[in-house]
Formats: sequence, C-alpha cells, structure tokens
Amino acid sequence: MLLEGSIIEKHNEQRLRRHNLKLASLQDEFPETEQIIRQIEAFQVAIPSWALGTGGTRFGRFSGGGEPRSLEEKMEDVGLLHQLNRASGAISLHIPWDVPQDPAAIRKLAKEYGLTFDAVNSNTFQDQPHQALSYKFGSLQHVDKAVRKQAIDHNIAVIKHGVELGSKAITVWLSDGSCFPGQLNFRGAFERTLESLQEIYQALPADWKVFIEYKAFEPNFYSMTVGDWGQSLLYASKLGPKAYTLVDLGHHLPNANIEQIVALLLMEGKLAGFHFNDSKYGDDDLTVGSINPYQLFLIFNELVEGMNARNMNHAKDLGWMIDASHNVKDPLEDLMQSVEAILIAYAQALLIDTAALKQAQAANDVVRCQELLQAAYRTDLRPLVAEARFRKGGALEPLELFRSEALRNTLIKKRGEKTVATGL
Ligand code: AOS
Ligand code: ZN
Ligand code: ZN
Ligand code: ZN
Repeated sequence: MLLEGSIIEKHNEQRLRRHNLKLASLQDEFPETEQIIRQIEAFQVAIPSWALGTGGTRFGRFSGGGEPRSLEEKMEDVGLLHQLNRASGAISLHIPWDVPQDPAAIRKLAKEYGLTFDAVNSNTFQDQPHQALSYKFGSLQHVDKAVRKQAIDHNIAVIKHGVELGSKAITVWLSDGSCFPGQLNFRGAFERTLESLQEIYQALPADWKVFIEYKAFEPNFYSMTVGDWGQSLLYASKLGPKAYTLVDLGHHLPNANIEQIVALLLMEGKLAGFHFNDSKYGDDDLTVGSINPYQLFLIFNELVEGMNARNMNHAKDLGWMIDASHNVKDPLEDLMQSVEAILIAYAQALLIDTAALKQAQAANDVVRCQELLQAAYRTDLRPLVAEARFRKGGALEPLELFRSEALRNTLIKKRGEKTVATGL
C-alpha cells in the first residue's frame, strides 16, 4: 500500500467536526439519510485499466509522469484509489494490453488491494504486432471467414484470461462498420457479426455474461455494425439470456434521451450496465458529471426506479464501470472526480420522493413532477457520500488528501517521470 492508514485517520480527524455539522443538518431534514448512506457504502464502480494513463487524442499525448507501466502498477493505482474512496474496488482489464502473465500472483495482489476483476474487454479494433490478419475492414463482421475466426478466437482467449482472474463478463466493443456508402452490405455484416458472436457466446462459462457495447460512430463514419441500442438489443436478444446491452454514455448521437433508453433496456431485462463518462459532442470520454450532471442524475432516477420495480440489487445486478480518459488531468484525480459524480447522482436519485412522483404523474401534474425531481437534484448530498466513505475507512476528502500528500510525486519517484501506460 502506498498510503499508511494513519495518514487517512489524521486527515479525517482534522475534518470531522465540520463534516459532522453538515451531516447532522441533512439527517435533520431527511429521515432516509441512514438508508442512503448504507446503499452508497455498498456501491462500487469499476476502474478501467486504460484510464490510469493520460489518454491521447489523434493529435498528441502529454504524459503526466508516474504512469503505471504494467498490470501490477495499474492495480497499485486502483488500490490507492480504493483506499482513498472505498468505492473503486474493481478493475476492468483490456486484453491484450493487460495480459496477466502469472494469474495466481495477480489474484493474490488483487486480494491485498481489496480488488475484484470486473468485465474483461477484448480488442479487435487494432492490429497487434505479429497478428496474422488485419482488422482494417472489420473483425466479427469481416467478409473473410479467416479474419472472423481470428477475432472469435481472440474473444475466447479473453474469456479464458477472465476466468483465471474471477471475472464474470466480457465486454465486446466492435469498431466494425463502414466509412462509405456501398462499402458494406448491412444485412450481410449484421448476419456475419451475429454468427461470430454466437460462437463467442457458446464459449461463455455458465455463470458468465457477454456485454454488447454499441457506438453511433467512430472510427467508422458511415455505419457502425453495432451502432445503437436497437442493434445491440437485437444481437443480445438473438444470442440468449447471457447477452446484454452495454450503455456507454458517450456513444449516442447528440441529444439522445439516454435515460429513456436505460429505462427500456432495464424493463426488458437486457441492460448490462454502463461505461460512465461525459461528453459534449461525441465519444469525448470526459470526466463523469463534468458536462451534464443533470443527465447523469436522470439516468440514476430511471435506474433506481426500474431496479426497484424489478427487485434488483443496486450494487450487484448491473455492471458499473467508468470509461473515461483524456489529455489534461491527472488520471487518478480525474477518476476520483468521476466516482464522486456517480455516487452523488446515485444518492440524489435515492432521495427522490417516488411515492409523491407517482401521484403527480397519475394526476398529470407536470409542474409537481419537475419540482420533485429537482428538489432531490438541488440538494447537496456530498456529506452523505463522504460519510459512506468515512465509515468504510476512506478519506473524507480523497482528492485533497491525494494532493496534500503529493501522491503523484510518490508515484513519479517510484516509477519515473517518463512512463507510458500500456493502452491507447
Ligand atoms: C470505445 O469507444 C469504447 O468505449 C470501448 O469501451 C473501448 O473498448 C474502450 O474505450 C477501451 O478502448
Ligand atoms: Zn466504452
Ligand atoms: Zn467509447
Ligand atoms: Zn468513450
């Protein structure tokens, strides 16, 4: 562990009086605070291994120093995050960027950091060195059966790596599609992709799931073979009960009503979970809640309402993952902000007076509906999130502690100034 527990204790002692005052005022106002704190305590958000290094754009990459150079160091980073916020107890790996050389040792390390392995991600959107066939014209959709087979085999290998670590799901994101009209027969591409996915599906262990991630555009700019939630749901429905649709918040056309998509996927029992991030234009992969925190809140409103209606366990029954990475922030600070934004939105959604909302909806009292939602959204619930963290031994203010203890410098000293994380 990079951080001694006593440092967190000291940090908390200095802030406890002020924190308790704010907490008491919320407790005084809302009888449900205790319940909300407990639900936040149970909630964990998986950290993607590729977000621990500074992301690049196609124009450049500005490394921040002390980036993790190996899977072990990525886990060390997530271990540190989790120690600070107690809500990042899972890591999502990407193969081939994170191939575990010694799975038993990796599992042991994860145990030391208190981490579990979330969904594993396959990669058929890049050609790897020494790869026999190219994915230039797609992978699971490819017109050449040999390319499809290579991509299928890769996905099956990824499942095997996941099994060794205790993951329970594979996320398949395909860059497959076309850049120009006429390049692809849509029906043919769909059918070939479905057949390929069926083979991957067959290789899933009994207790595994496959998450089909969709994306509106990029890197293909005319058509994507899994381009929206309808197409993903079509694949997932045809595949069977272990297949689900994964919603990455940045993968929609502008102004899409994501919360409605979420509500319907949940209703159909086909929502896999999320890649959380935020965006203004496209797949911007910005910090969660940095652009449109209200949308995030509205999504959580649908999640809480829909999961309760289906008697689902908020913490366990969906995949909660972050998929953000960019150029200008310290990746660990950025991830702390993202996790915090998710927990705040969740807490606010839990605060909504659902009984009153139902009544107002039934009475077509549109004004009251809006008032009820916004009353929750406009309540500052940060003390509840901090309290949940505190009760689990985390820091009242993780970001502040990260800075006051100069933890990035510790990482730079340990790993070097010019390290580059494996990944994008
Ligand atoms: C790509 O746009 C997707 O969001 C995927 O989830 C992708 O696998 C991930 O960003 C890692 O490359
Ligand atoms: Zn994603
Ligand atoms: Zn994306
Ligand atoms: Zn993204």
